[in-house]
Amino acid sequence: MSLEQTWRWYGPNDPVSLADAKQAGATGIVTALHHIPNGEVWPVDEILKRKQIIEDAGLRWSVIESVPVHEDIKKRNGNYEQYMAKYCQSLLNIGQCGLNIVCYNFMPILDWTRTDLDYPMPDGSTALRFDTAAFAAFDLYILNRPGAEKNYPETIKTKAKKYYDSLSELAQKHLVKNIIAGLPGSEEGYTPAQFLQMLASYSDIDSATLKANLVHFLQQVIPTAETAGVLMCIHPDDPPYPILGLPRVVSNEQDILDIYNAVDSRNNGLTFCTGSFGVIESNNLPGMVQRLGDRIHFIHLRSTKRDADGNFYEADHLNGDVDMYAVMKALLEEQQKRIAKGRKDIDMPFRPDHGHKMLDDLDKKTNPGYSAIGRLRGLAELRGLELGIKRSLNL
Ligand code: DNO
Repeated sequence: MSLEQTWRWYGPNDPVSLADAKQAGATGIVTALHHIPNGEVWPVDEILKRKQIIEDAGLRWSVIESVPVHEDIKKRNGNYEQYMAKYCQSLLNIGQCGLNIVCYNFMPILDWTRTDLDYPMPDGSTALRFDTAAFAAFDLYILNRPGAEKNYPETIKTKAKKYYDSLSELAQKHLVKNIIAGLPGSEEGYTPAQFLQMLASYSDIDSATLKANLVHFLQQVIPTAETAGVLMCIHPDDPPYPILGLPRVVSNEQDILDIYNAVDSRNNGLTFCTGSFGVIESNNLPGMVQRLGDRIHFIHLRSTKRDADGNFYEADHLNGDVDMYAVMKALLEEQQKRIAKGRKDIDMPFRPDHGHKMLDDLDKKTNPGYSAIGRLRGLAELRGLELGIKRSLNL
């Protein structure tokens, strides 16, 4: 029994088609109704329409990534009660349509973020990268966020100033666009002025408050997920450390244990993302699978290469800092445990997360991180790794 091989697809406008996903060897699709505004209910007919398109291509809609959580819920103010009710209604509709895994995140304002979307690799392909000095330059000198200087050590501030002084006007615009115009899946894009306003709205929310708000969200939503037969799985923060003075509450093993313990239900689970967790050296990834595996409902596999300043780029799937062999082995062991227990959730869908732009990808406009060939390569390597481990374990 293999882990289910899935592929993220951004819907009918994605330049990488369902037919491409099929040729890459994926059997499951990971997607969302990106056209439904954040916070609004996902109507049954829209879900069924999308499901049909996927099934017509000979694939199955395995995971929803994501049903985004409205900012009012994260801040627990404004119309949060109304948004919570709408979120629950979406889960009921999703369950009614026969879908049962929902990924989401609890990152304030920005979903994932990078400073460089075309970082050249030695082999001529390009990767996504997060550069702390570039990010600090954006924060300190472009956004001019009040109080930002308190969030950076002197070494980074010096590097950031040097970096900022070297930027052309065009390069500056490019950096702003990369950071706040919204990467795919983030759903929202902002102008610098709107962005500053959004940041200010978090000024009285520290990590304890954000965590309490997450717990409150789970207490409201997980009972509905149970009724709907939906397994919720939170995605870790990316990058997994505080940025822009915003709190972070889903970055390491303790955070996940706190989340598990807050509502002790299998429907309250995790999207295990090696790319996000892997940026923190002290996160022991195979150990996390062993200890948290019971409630891992969805898996993102990619490997970052980090340095001491917190910079990282996305390396090939089997390179970088992640011990992908050990992670894959731990996942297969978790699957065996589930089979032995007679559990139904044995598919354990994973997707090759992100990929380099390479070969014909380089001339094609695709969603950053979601090229066809780079991901196909990642999936092929992961599939081979899985097969090798299974055969050596006689599985
Ligand atoms: C980036 C993705 C994220 C992820 C969300 C999950 O490529 O992993 O956008 O989908 O954070 O809610």
